[in-house]
Amino acid sequence: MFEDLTTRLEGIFKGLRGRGVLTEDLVRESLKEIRRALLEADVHYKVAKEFVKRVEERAVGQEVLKGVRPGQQVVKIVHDELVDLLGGSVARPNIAGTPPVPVMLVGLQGSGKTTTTAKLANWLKKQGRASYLVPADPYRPAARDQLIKLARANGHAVYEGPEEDPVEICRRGLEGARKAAADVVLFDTAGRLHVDDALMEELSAIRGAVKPREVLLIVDGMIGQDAVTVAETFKERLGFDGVVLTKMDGDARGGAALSIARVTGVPLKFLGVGESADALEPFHPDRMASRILSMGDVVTLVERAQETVAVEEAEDLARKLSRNEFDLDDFRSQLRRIRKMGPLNQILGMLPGMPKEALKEVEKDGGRSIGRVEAIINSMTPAERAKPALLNGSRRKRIARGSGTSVQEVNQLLKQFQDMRQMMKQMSKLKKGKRGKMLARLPGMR
Ligand SMILES: Nc1nc2c(ncn2[C@@H]2O[C@H](COP(=O)(O)OP(=O)(O)OP(=O)(O)O)[C@@H](O)[C@H]2O)c(=O)[nH]1
Ligand SMILES: [Mg+2]
Repeated sequence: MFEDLTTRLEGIFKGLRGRGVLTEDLVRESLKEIRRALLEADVHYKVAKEFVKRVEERAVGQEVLKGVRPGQQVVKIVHDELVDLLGGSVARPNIAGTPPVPVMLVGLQGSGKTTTTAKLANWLKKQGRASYLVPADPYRPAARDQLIKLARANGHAVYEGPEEDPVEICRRGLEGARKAAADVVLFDTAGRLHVDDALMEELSAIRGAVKPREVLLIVDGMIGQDAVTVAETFKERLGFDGVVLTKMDGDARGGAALSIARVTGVPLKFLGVGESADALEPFHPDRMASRILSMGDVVTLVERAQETVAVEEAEDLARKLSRNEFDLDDFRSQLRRIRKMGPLNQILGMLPGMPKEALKEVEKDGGRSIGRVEAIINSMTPAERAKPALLNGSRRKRIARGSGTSVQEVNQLLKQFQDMRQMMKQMSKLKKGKRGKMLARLPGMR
């Protein structure tokens, strides 16, 4: 549902990710592109503008985390802001209270109210709650039958009275639900082609009669920007507690999903993703944001790096590198940091563009060689760690014995250390695409 947006963002981030240093101009240029991509995905223009402004405020002048490329940091910021835009945390319908808890479904004609009523009853059933369905659309002859059929097919109780007045149907329906000892009673109301006074009056009257704990607005996700307009009007004229966007399995551009919570201030609670009675997904802002960004798992990587790298440590390292003071102690703490971040192959797997063969090698090795490297460094004296040039033949033999390794391995480690020192010096000048090769030269990668 967000394929186009995902592809566009991926392109933009690719351009950013390879950079060692992000200039303000570069960030601003990318943000312009992000804004364009959002507009093309049918995101409300005000929402897109505000979104980009927030990302910019956070991205420009940010301290760069060690171990994370600046472009990745921007991806993380965009991700966090997306989650926020989508409503922050998961919002569930409020069905607490004395049963039967009344829930009212409202929306325009054909938006998916009846289908969603059945889907919701199925979802509630999975939570162990029995629903009672009330068809409150007496105008279209087939409307009532549609809900009754769905209810029977899915094993839910349903009100089948003969009344012609929607408010009366709902009152009786509520009684029926009480008698049936249902946990939740779902009112499937009538829709109109457009929001009009008659519809709003009818819905207000029903609300007055059954006092729903939750009013859910059902909106067709395929109508794009109009979905936001419809929601705004319902908000003004009736008010509601949650939104269900339907038909999100179609080729909806998804912009409505991105704008609706921000514009109305009411959370998106479910997505309808098909015609069948189980095609209802609780809405998860964070999962949706990750899906939209589909960036390997850069976000998780950045989070772990943030957890494990203290800023002072990063500054210290940068200073040492610039003075060429990076020694075996630093080398060891780098290794420890890599280990702390999690299984090596898992971390490497999160880096987009990591060659598959390199991953397989690491998997075979299970990161064991990192342990051996650490053992070797642990067998050195502090003086040796600070000044590797001291390590002559006899010292190397002693270290090999002390760490249960061989002189060959000690030699290899020292060679890798020199390589790493060299590599770290080049890090800031690193060109796009080369990172994979660089990583393959880290100890434990072969
Ligand atoms: N693909 C897809 N189709 C859906 C979804 N939700 C509803 N539909 C279809 O949309 C059409 C209208 O759905 P209804 O549930 O009858 O809509 P309604 O709001 O009750 O319509 P009225 O009662 O006429 O106002 C039906 O053909 C449904 O199968 C969905 O999430 N995905
Ligand atoms: Mg209907």
